Amino acid sequence: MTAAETAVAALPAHPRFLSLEGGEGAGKTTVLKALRAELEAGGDEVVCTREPGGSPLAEMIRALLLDPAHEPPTAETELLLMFASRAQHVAETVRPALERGAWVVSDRFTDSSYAYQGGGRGLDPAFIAELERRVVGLRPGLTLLLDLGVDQGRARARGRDLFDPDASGSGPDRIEREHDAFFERVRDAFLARAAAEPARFRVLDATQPAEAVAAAAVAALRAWRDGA
Ligand code: Z5A
Repeated sequence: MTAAETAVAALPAHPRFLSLEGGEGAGKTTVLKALRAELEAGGDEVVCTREPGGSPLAEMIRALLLDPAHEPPTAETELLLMFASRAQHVAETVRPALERGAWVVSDRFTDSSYAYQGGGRGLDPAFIAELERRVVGLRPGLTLLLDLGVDQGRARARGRDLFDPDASGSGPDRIEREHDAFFERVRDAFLARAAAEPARFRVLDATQPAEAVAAAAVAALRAWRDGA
């Protein structure tokens, strides 16, 4: 482990901060709704948010990142824009919500940068760790990784684009246009992170029907809250 990675391993994991991770079509939307309902049933405020994005300026950076119309960003540009979005998201949305005692559930967070820009694009994880330490400074207490094969995830996303084009704008975004080999590396990187941090991660089988995945996510949240 490099010095930057060691420093990152010591970042505070916030007990009211949850993240959802996984490849395309993993079903994060349904799980997010189920987690919100579970947490709100306890009478707490729940802030559901997403990355890239999650604040007005961060959403503008998201649009830049996913737009296939302009010239492709270099891997470094992509990573730095992800962290520019994250810095704004953390400052404007995540930290204020946690400070007033709300739960925060984020559809993707820093693990996605390790998986996509590290695993997928081949950028040095020590560089990502340095950005995480300097720009983010906190980790979720619990991260649910929705795992399924690349073929199945991409088929689901294509189905959504066909039947509900509004859900994804005008077809696949810039990153969704990558090749299967890219998404295989992303999946491997997510699984490696989960194996390295078993206290924070729970890996869920996302090949199950949506209701079963949502139920497994709620069960994992309850067990984690109960200290299991
Ligand atoms: N990215 C990055 O590179 N680096 C970073 O640091 C961050 C992000 C933070 C945008 O993220 C892109 O940014 C993303 C990673 C990159 N690129 N890719 N690929 P995003 O989260 O907005 O995009 P996404 O992951 O592609 O979203 P998604 O495809 O919408 O995934 P999802 O939210 O998990 O899927 P869903 O919308 O819930 O479900 C997709 C479809 O599958 C839909 O029609 C559902 O009805 C169907 N579905 C869902 N679950 C099931 C089950 N269980 N059975 C059957 N059908 C299902």
